[in-house]
Amino acid sequence: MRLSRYFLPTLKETPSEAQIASHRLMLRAGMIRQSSAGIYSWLPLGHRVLMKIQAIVEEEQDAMGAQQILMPTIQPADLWRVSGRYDAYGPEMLRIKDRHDRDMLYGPTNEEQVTEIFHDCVRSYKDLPKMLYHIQWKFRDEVRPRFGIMRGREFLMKDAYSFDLDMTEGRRSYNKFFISYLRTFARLGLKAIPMAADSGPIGGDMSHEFLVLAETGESEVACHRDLLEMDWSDKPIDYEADLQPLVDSFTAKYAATDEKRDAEQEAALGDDLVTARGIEVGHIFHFGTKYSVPFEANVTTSDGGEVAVSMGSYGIGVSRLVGAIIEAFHDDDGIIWPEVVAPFKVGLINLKVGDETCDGACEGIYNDLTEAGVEVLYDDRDIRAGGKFADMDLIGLPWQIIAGPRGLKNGMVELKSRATGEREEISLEAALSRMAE
Ligand code: 5CA
Repeated sequence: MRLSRYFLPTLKETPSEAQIASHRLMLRAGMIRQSSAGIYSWLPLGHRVLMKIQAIVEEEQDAMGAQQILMPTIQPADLWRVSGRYDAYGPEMLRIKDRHDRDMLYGPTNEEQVTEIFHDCVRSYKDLPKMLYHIQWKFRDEVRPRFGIMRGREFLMKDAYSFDLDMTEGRRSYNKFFISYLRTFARLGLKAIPMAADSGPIGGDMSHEFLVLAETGESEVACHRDLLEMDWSDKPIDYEADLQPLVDSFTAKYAATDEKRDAEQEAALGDDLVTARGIEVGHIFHFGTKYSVPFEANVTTSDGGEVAVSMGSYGIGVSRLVGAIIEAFHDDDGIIWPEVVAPFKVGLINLKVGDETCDGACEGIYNDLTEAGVEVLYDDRDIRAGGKFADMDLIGLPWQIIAGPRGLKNGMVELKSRATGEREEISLEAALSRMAE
């Protein structure tokens, strides 16, 4: 992509409404624009990151055996009357009337919807277990939308739902999601710590939140120091194996969100206790038959009986993750994207647009990298070098290739790592092969 043609409305000034780094940087880097309180448009740079995160979430859901569907954003109120949540949900629910004066709502979550689908389509224990997920926009009329897309009113969520014969089987599904979440967040470069959590309006008595520790997080959390050291990213996982011991190795250590903190247990931990703030990036629930009973989502059993299925739901804040990643990876100059979610891998800076040597070399690099499948953002704008450096640091691409007339005389360019700030002078060919690796 050529920057001269790219829609990248960066801001020089820090927007006054933004209180935390990720919000500030997303606005400054031209990733999002506010439409109204807690509602945002995603511009090209932001949209690319959002889609990369979504793709990783999808890969990990598919890998654990969940199947992707897509349910609507607008739901009939009658669905929610079945579970009793139409009245229980309160002012966070955006209620709408259609032209026939029927009560509708913009979905804050989809337990009712998916349970109805299951009820209509599945009859036998032989069809279990089932895990379905979708990635869809949600609306919650939050009292205090803030921190940009971190606590939005409209936000993108991955929500998955499991259906099992009984509690024991349900626990197996819960464990699969538990472990797959550790992997998903690790792949995104994040250390998300699972913590015992309140189940709130979703319900049930087994629930964990996954929290990324950050000073700007909204939750007060506490956990055993050992949990900070657990590492995951490369461990292959056999989802058919018994995952209970693995899950236990995490849940045996004390870790709790605000509502679940326990003064006595914390005192006993002594120096091993860590208290911090955290960003909730995922939340999983097992609630048994809370929805399957009212929806009569029953299956026949092997002995000819009938039972209501045991269910769980599993959320990841896909849009919130963009903010969480920025909170974890930035400095005073801007964002520092982990390579897996970076909107482009390389930023190519032409220091002297109009100079034959510079233009020629940059076109060559741009074409070669693009052909090799490397995503490049080529700054071919005719502006001062200082402005180019500042913009490139702000948008945080992992690598910068800086090409100027002096170096090119000897066939050399500068390769800069955004994360370390290290610059090295290398040949054009070496830069190309390094980036195409
Ligand atoms: N139905 C369940 C699980 S599928 C559910 O709705 N869970 S939730 O309420 O905990 O939301 C799941 C995830 O969505 C949260 O962990 C959080 O990462 C994200 N999320 C929730 N509210 C917001 C919000 N207002 N803005 C951005 N992300 C949010």
